Amino acid sequence: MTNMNSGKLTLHKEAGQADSVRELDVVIVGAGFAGLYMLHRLRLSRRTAIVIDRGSDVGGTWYWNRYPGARCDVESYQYSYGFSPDLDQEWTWTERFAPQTEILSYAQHVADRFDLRRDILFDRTVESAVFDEADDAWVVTTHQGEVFRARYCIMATGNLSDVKLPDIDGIGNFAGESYHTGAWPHHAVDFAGKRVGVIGTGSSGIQCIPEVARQAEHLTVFQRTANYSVPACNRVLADEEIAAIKADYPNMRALVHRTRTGTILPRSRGPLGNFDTAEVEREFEARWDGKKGGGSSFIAAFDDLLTSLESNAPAAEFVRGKIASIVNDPQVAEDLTPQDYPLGAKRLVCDTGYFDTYNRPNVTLVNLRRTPITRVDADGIETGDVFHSLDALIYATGYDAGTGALNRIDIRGVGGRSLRDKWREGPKCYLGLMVAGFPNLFIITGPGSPSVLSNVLPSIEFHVEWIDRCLSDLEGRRIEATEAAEEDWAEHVRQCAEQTIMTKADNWYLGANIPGKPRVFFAYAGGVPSYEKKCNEVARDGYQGFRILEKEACA
Ligand code: NA7
Repeated sequence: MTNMNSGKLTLHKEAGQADSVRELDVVIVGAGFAGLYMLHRLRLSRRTAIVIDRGSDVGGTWYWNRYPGARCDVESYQYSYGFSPDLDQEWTWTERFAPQTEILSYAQHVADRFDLRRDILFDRTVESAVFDEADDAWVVTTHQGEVFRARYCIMATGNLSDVKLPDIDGIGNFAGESYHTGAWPHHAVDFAGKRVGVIGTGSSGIQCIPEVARQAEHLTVFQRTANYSVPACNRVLADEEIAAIKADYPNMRALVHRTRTGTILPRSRGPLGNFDTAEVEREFEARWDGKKGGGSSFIAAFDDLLTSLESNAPAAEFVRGKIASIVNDPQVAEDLTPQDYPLGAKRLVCDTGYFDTYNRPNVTLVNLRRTPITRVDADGIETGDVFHSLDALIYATGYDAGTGALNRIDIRGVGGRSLRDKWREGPKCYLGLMVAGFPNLFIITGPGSPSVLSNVLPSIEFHVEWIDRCLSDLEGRRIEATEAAEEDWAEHVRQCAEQTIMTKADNWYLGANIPGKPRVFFAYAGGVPSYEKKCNEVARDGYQGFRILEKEACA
């Protein structure tokens, strides 16, 4: 695994070699929010467990994504654990949408408060996880040479943790500083007086561009696809708001699981077609300017914006109109305007001053569709007949989402079959939790669960608690998803996605950002309540769709 913490590609540092196999009940891979809570629950259930992470501290995504402007697009108090009322009361979020630094501090606080660090191994990269059929156990090996053996293995590796560099010819020739937003250095990066390039205008690019523009001598944005973005309407929380949030925690924690996305947003108005044009405009305007939510509440204005192209069109047109009204230069405005896909078909971005940034004299937009890159050399990038001299280049080029972090590990199940091989045609994962042929291996927020289409904190908690209950019910027995249940679930996941407009763009939900990746929509789009109901019913009815075997019957 490589990182870019120094601004150059370097190999991860090696840790000491262990000479023995460590035996545990459970091995957890990943010390982000999923791994931390899983460890806590397993301890309460009196199981021995270890968490392994390639970072030097807890936090997962929020450990790695330290780029300027990194911020959550779910309200802070909702993007937090609900399992501890005391934790809710003692932690205070200072902004409506927390910056990365505060979310990381929260993860660190949780690790300390629940004394989790003593069972976490940092700076270790899990290289393989192999199921030993004879002993009904997982053997997990790190790049540093340590070996762990456990009855159960839980992947808490995250959906957006395998960074993707752009497939641009000659990009390796660039000799200046290079950064990926998802592997940002831990030291301060100063762009003052520098000519900086940003490649990519997804959430990460759109969040960091205004910040970098304020620092840099000149910023050049290389945009392949124009993106829809709405104002986050972030603000510092007032004391009264903080008090109200703390008083409402018990109610809110229950409510999120009854909402489609695991997020409480201002109530939707119903189908867009029920309203006249003026009323539709008023509703969008209220959500755009923050009178009614702001941020991703925009897409919840009407029930059917993500399911009807006809209803989606006025929403897309509204944002196009906003771009035209904000950006002074008509050509730049046109280049920034998404034309050929519906709003929300790529994840809707929530920004702070993004479109205004293009009115700054030190910012240039390069529309790579009109003027593609013709040459990259040590000093910069040429597009058409213009050479952009650069001191630093920021890759905001995203992730191999959903499956990337899992496929990076050599995971082998029954008969030595590798997960990479099994998922060659796209991921199949029963309930987004378990894969047929890979007994006793659980995935938290895996492909086929609401994951990235939901508020991931409550989704993580739901999975952790489901797995914990399952392990208690198993009493050491082997569990495996059946092929039939896995197939049926994959088909259901496909059908749910087809009912939305999210299959109508080249997006990372479909793997379209990774050359050669099969086009399979990996997240469950049927909504949190129906998903959780199904999982609960499956468990209650004796784990339908799973095969449970006594240990002696396994070998
Ligand atoms: P995204 O949303 O995948 O965005 C990546 C951006 O990088 C997007 O604009 C891509 O353009 C662009 N890109 C990727 N490869 C290239 C090449 N080769 N040339 C030019 N441009 C390229 O990643 P983010 O990190 O912004 O966000 C991921 C999620 O993390 C986000 O939605 C939040 O949930 C958190 P494209 O659109 O593919 O044409």
